Amino acid sequence: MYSTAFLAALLAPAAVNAQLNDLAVRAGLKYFGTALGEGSINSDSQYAAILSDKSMFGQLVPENGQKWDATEPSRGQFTYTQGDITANTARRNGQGMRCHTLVWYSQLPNWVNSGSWTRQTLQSVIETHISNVMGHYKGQCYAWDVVNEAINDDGTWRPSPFYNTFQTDYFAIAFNAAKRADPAAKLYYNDYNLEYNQAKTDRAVELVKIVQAAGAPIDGVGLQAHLIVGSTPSRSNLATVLRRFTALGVEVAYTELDIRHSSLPASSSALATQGNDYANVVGSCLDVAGCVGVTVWGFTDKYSWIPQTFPGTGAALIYDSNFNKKPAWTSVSSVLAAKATGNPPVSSSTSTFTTITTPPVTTTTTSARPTSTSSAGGPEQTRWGQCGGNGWTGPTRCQSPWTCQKLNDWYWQCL
Ligand code: 9MR
Repeated sequence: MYSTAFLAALLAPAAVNAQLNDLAVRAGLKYFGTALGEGSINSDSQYAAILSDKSMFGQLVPENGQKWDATEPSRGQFTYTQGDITANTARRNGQGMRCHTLVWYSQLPNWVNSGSWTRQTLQSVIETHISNVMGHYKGQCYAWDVVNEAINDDGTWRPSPFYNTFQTDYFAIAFNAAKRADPAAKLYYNDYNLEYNQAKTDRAVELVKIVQAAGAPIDGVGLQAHLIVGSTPSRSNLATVLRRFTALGVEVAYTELDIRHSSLPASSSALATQGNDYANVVGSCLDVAGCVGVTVWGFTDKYSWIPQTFPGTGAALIYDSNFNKKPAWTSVSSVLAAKATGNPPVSSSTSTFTTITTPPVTTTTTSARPTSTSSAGGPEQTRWGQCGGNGWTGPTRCQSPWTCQKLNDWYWQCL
């Protein structure tokens, strides 16, 4: 039996750090997570340290390691070296995992892409792939993206070896196989540009109905949310989209959030707009019962897929390339903290997502009110930066003309 004082000492730091995952859980979400770049985790200790902090990221997604080209490069030959990087990291840190992805037109090995398939042979290929890969990670994935990006931006079905062979029948084949392979995992359809409530969103609604009408299991829709600064829909419009899916009886999540600047370098006002956009996305998830969490597609501008794909754009994440928190980090933190206010700390034992079993935190903490914003010495925080709150040990003074203002017990900000 542990003493209360011992448990308090053990648990208090994680409970009061007010990092993004802690705040998200207090605000009622299951997690705040990030994609893990397999190339970065073992080569960059700063990257590894932030990513490994469970209070910041409660859930990890392999950016590339579980895709078909990584897991079954030759027919029937399965390798998990890349995918296991994320699984091992998550296990070491007590983090959860979203798993990504099984049936997708991209990052397919040649043998799938260029094969000449009958319905029977391709069904067997899909089922073998799913049972092996999901079997390997069985019990470790909160959710799997079973089918990914099956719809074009104009709302038509996307051609792929799967669609070309089955039309839409491959959805039920994949979801049924997934259920057999890991009955406890939440099974998701995942896509981008669903956030705009246009033809593509309509088609995704139809996709869910097609799977349900076939009697196959589907538990969730992932909205990737690869968005653009200044063009991100409002919080209420985003919530409207989320509710279109939850009305069908499935949960929703933002699964690959990043919000890129169209031109670089970003001005300070563009960084503030990016912060507002991030707050709208995260806020819309908080507004909708059935939105379970938010995952950013990487956390630092040092590593992101965007500059290669959209040259001249980028800086889409919540830390800059030197691992400084950006205004977007602060906005996310603020919107989570605003919802978390009044909610007691949620321990991992009562969370339905995390697997660590620790007793509830029973300590009460007092608000770390900033000592002063006057001429006393000490470092000064920049605009938007945190300057107080339970557990805060950083600067409590703000650069002129900003003042340190209380948003809630966990968060004071230079505004
Ligand atoms: O971030 C991933 C990048 O490293 C890969 O080169 C790219 C290849 O397709 O895939 C990126 O991740 C994609 C994700 O798997 C699915 N949604 C879109 C993501 C960004 O392209």
